[in-house]
This record gives sequence, C-alpha cells and structure tokens, in this order.
Amino acid sequence: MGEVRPLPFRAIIVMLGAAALLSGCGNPDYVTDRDGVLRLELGDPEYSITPGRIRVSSGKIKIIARNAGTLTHNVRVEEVNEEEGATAKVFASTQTMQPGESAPSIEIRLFPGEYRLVCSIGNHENLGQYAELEVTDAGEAQ
Ligand SMILES: [Cu+2]
Repeated sequence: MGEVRPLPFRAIIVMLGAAALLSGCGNPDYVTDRDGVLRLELGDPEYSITPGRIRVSSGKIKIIARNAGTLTHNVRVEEVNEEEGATAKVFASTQTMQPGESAPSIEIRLFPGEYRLVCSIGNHENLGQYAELEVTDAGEAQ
C-alpha cells in the first residue's frame, strides 16, 4: 500500500522550466523557407493559416495556397503596421478559394521586413486566420 505522494512544487517548476526551454519560450518557431515558395493551407473552424510563422529570404516569393476548410478563404500579404488604426499596405492577394480549392499561385517581390499573411474574408483575420512572415535580407543587389 504505497502512498501516492504529489510531486513537490519545486519539481513541477523545474519541469515547466525545462519544457519552456525546449519549446523556445516566447521565441516562436519559424518555418524557414529556402526555395522561396510558400505553401500555405487555410483551415476552419479554427481559422488558421499554416504554417503560422514563416521566414523567407527577400526577393521573388511564390505563394501557393490551398483551402482545406469548409468556408471560402484567401491570402492577402500585408505590411505590418504598428500604428493603431493605420490601414495596412496590401502587397498582393490570392483569388478567393472555395472549400478544397487551391488558388492560382502568385509571385511577389518583398524587401526585408515583417509582413502578415491574412485572410481578408469576413472577420476571419480577427478570428485568428493570419500568419507572420519575416523576410530576411538575402544579400542580393536591389
Ligand atoms: Cu478565411
């Protein structure tokens, strides 16, 4: 009849700390895209764009999006603007995709910076249908 002892509080804290370290703690994981082709999947009902954080080199970027959800979706590339109420500059948009459809791919050139990929249909962006896109300097002449 061994008694079941709860884990000491300190042990729990240590384990949480280790888990946080392993998961990068506040430093979200980016998917680094090396061929300049972003393959995105849009879903619902969780209103997602996957992958949610992408890093790509500046220059020509191709976006291939697929709607894996049950509603219509699209992908719009916007500049990140920190100013509240400011209108985001739109760089490109895919066509609206019906459920199960892929949009014709689009090609854009982006300078290094922070961008957002959003679905501009309804309030999908507010419901979480966006991804962060970091464009790093490829060192190419511009
Ligand atoms: Cu959408």
